[in-house]
Amino acid sequence: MDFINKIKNFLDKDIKEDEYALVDDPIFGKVAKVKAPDKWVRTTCGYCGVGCGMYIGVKDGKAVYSKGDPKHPVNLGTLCPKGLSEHKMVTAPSRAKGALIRKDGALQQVSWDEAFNRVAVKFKEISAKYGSKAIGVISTGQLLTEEFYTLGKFVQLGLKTNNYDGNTTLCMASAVMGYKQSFGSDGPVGCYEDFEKADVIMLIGANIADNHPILKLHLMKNKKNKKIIVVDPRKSKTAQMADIYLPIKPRSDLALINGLCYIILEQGWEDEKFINERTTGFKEFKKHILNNYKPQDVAEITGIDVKTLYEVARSYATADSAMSAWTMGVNQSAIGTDTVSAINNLALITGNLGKEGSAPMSITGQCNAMGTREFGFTSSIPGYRDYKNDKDREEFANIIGVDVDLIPKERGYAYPQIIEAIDRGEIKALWVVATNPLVSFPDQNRLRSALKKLDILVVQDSFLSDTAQIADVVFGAATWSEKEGCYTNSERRCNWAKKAIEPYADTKSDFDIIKEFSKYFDGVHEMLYKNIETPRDAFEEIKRVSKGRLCDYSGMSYELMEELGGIQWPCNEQYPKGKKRLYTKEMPCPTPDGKARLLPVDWKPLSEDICESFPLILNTGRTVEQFHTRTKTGTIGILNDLAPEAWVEMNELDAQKLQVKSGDRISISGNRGRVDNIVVKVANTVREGTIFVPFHFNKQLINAVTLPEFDAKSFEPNYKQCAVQLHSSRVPQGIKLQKQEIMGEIAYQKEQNSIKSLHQKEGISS
Ligand SMILES: Nc1nc2c(c(=O)[nH]1)N[C@H]1C(S)=C(S)[C@@H](COP(=O)(O)OP(=O)(O)OC[C@H]3O[C@@H](n4cnc5c(=O)[nH]c(N)nc54)[C@H](O)[C@@H]3O)O[C@H]1N2
Ligand SMILES: Nc1nc2c(c(=O)[nH]1)N[C@H]1C(S)=C(S)[C@@H](COP(=O)(O)OP(=O)(O)OC[C@H]3O[C@@H](n4cnc5c(=O)[nH]c(N)nc54)[C@H](O)[C@@H]3O)O[C@H]1N2
Ligand code: SF4
Ligand SMILES: [Mo]
Repeated sequence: MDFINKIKNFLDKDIKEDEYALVDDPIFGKVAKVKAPDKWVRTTCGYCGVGCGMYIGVKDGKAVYSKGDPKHPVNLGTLCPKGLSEHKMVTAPSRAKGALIRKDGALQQVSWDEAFNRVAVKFKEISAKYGSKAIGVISTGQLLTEEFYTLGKFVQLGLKTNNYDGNTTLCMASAVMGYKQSFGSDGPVGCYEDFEKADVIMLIGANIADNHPILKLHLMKNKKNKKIIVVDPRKSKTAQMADIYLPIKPRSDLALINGLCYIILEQGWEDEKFINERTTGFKEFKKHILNNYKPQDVAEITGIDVKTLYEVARSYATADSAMSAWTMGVNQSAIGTDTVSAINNLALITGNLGKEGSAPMSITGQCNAMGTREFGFTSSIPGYRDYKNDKDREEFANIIGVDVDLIPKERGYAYPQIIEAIDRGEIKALWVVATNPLVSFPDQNRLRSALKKLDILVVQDSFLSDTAQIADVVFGAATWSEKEGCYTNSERRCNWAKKAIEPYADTKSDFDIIKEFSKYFDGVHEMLYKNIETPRDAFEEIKRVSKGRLCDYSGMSYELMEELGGIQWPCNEQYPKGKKRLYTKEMPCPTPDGKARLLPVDWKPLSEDICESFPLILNTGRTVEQFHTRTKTGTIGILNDLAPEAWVEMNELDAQKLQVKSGDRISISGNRGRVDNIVVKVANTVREGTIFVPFHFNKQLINAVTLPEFDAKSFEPNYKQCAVQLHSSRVPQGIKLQKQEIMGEIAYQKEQNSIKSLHQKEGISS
């Protein structure tokens, strides 16, 4: 036992004793070995959008081990630290144990019948008094596709409210709208093989080293023939992998891309044949670019010098295959949608679409952000159908056998609009499914005051999340490994996630929760789920709903997914094993003329720039060890110990001004809120005048400070830039504004030199 304890302390606090056995080893004597699982269940990781294949080891009905699936094409046997410890989150002490109702101020476990009944009565009451749209629902990118579909039907057709959206609006919405603007439909166009095959790859606002670690395997294949360009104001771990690193000024990507297009057009490096055959709008586009994005102006806006702009433009345009991949540095911006279209423009004028190593590729965030885009029934009708198109509405209604008048004619409120409607008193009930707004939504003070106005808050979560803890009713849900269905990853690959163990305590799968809850509403269950007993039945209906659409699943089955290691849609008679890339030569874009659109789009300056009171720009994001609001990773020793609290990354020059060093604690204030007691990391990964703070932590809640500004087309928050001040005990009043703008590349170089001379003066070797 002592030995086990030693091992526990040495390796990881969370090791369960019953997972280990002491065995005799000829060299080391007694050693602790993991007990062999009774069975290995093949499944898919439930964390991020990479979609790694893995096995769960099951012993005595418990998940005891996670390991990579060597045959899975996405990860070939490897997993990142989150995947490797995934089985541990299933038994975290913070799991919700079943249905809970707030009684005398505290959440108490009750029967499911009592919880369902309580919520149904309240929803009906609110619906009768204020109309069904007074019920708002916010879901996620982390359910199984079958669950999204089942939930969407219930909310839109059963509860009859279109005020339904997901946390995907905090995440992928700009990519969705940008793809729609450019290509006529949502859907990431490329695949992971493109990371391998590209001669030039530009990663824009995507820190894959922390957040999509397994993608590095694809990127590093064939590395010696490849040029990696990283665009990020912060010198992230990914930036360290770059051949060319562009430390651009915050949110100037759109100007950068337009500037590259200028140089390409000026130099005649564009692909004329491709432009003529596959695109529309070239004339206006060219005029717009040549009139407005001269290299010198772009250098000013972005801070990247003209020479480097030419070098990057030439590399990109003259490569046989060039690819751009982006994530939140692009999407989470008030000009996110148009920045995505600018990236698409660059791909189109250089002919980088629909061929190997060539794609404007949105990397997705959550394990099934794609599933909800395809069939979630939030911003579109399942199967990428449009609310505004009567033919789409009719077609969907016919397939599922409901009256077409039931299908909404427009999208309801997006996530931030739902919060505003609650604040106005228009939405009275909120049902939150698998998301934790009390940590993840911007401008927390406003959110929290709005939520207090609700008549009822229902939270459906697998853990007692921050939001669950303030709920009136909690539907405690089963999670990954305890239920079956599929996830679609960033490359449109649908993977089967299998059930390995029984749901924890008295929890139920989201699929079962929704179906059983629907029985408390007259006729709804019979109307929506008459042939849907199991996730497999829902999958069959999804196949019918998708047939003939871009996201065509009609040729798929769970078994084929397992055999092939996932299937990339479209999968049908024409593409029986799926299709790697969209919009290849033989595949027109889903626009009326089959062509992609070149769109004139414009950069806009920050709406909340630095000022006397708030002289720094705050950038927020992630770290490899933690996932989002930490309900899953916060109790896993090996992950949490490495990143137990938030930090503020600041430049040496700012640290000097505040008279602080790494390890000191300071406060951050902004127009909307303040965070105290946050630890300093002095690192020249960020420039003077900018700081970075991870958003995972509820104690040092950085979203108390972030900006409630949203992209007008996608409603995605501008999480990555807002103005702040720092306060230390030595300099409580904070930093004085000295510069009129955040520094560009030229200034950055000067700054680096000044740091060097500072070091020399103080005798520090650098
Ligand atoms: N470990 C871990 N992995 C995750 C997640 C997690 O929470 N933890 N979450 C998953 C999810 S849902 C998502 S959406 C993805 C997100 O994955 P990423 O998008 O990689 O994550 P972030 O850290 O939010 O932001 C990425 C980068 O954008 C940069 N950035 C900030 N401002 C700008 C700008 O103006 N321009 C440019 N070009 N870049 C800028 C930041 O400095 C940061 O390095 O990760 C997924 N994977
Ligand atoms: N400042 C700042 N804020 C950000 C971001 C940023 O970069 N900066 N990024 C934004 C982005 S991209 C995202 S995606 C969001 C993420 O923000 P959230 O969606 O709030 O983050 P999660 O912690 O993943 O929340 C998911 C919830 O679902 C629960 N859950 C897990 N599995 C299941 C299940 O199977 N069923 C049910 N019912 N519940 C389950 C988890 O316990 C957790 O409470 O944060 C956004 N917020
Ligand atoms: S890269 Fe993403 S999908 Fe793969 S193991 Fe890590 S968290 Fe899971
Ligand atoms: Mo995300």
